[in-house]
Amino acid sequence: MAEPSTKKSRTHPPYELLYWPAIPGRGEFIRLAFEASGVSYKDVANETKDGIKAVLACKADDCIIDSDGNPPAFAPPALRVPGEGKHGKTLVLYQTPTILCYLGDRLGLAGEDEVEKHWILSHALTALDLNNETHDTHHPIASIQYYEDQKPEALKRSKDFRENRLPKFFGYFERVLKGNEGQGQGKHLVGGKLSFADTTLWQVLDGLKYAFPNELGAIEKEYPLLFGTFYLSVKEEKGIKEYLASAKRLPYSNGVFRHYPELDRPGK
Ligand SMILES: N[C@@H](CCC(=O)N[C@@H](CS)C(=O)NCC(=O)O)C(=O)O
Repeated sequence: MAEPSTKKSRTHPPYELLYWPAIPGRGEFIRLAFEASGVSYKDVANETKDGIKAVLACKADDCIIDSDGNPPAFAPPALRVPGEGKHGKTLVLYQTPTILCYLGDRLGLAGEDEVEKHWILSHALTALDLNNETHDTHHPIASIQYYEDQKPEALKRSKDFRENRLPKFFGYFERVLKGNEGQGQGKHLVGGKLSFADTTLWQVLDGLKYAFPNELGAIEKEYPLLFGTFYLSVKEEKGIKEYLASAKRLPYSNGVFRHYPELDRPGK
């Protein structure tokens, strides 16, 4: 068997990410946590030929309990950890924040103490709320329907999102960065080191820059810590920088972050 590539990876179980292939999606929040900490993982659907079958199996509609005693996942992403489940079997976790919490403790991305841990989770959940609201700009009525079948509602939803929701979320995170400036220097939401709240918020900001380039271009300067310091510094973090420059970083396409010019602020 090949030697694991890093010392850290030898001390961790073989983590397996189960997520749809070819899109960043919510899988990206999990990938960034691994990449930031330099711990190896298998991105099953992107790295193995039949990996998609494992993704479908973990959320199969006819599954009540899997052969290792795990409940079925409702929807990907899921994390599979051989040896860490009940009675030494394979553990399967789903829900992005649950996975981030579990990994945060093990990868050193969950703060220095119990208080920081809860703040980090709260901020990650808020960033994920923004992620979900972004999805609803192009699918305000039904996830199962095409965007083109809900376009009038999407136009209205996006206008409100741009004019009211983005300033509310960005203003909130600007205040959090300000409040933690002593330790975090604008680079971290909590304490003085990178957490999964930072990587999660960064991914949402990056996706929004792709989806709403006119809007973000127009308002970013109103949030100097968020976009002038935080966004730029997280992408330079060790592990993240190399990952973003690699072929492993998947392009945005038809996931949560989509660029429909008509949903963005009208251009000049
Ligand atoms: N709250 C869940 C949402 C999971 C989710 O919506 N996953 C999407 C892909 S990003 C999916 O496949 N959804 C299928 C469905 O909801 O039926 C999480 O954060 O993990």
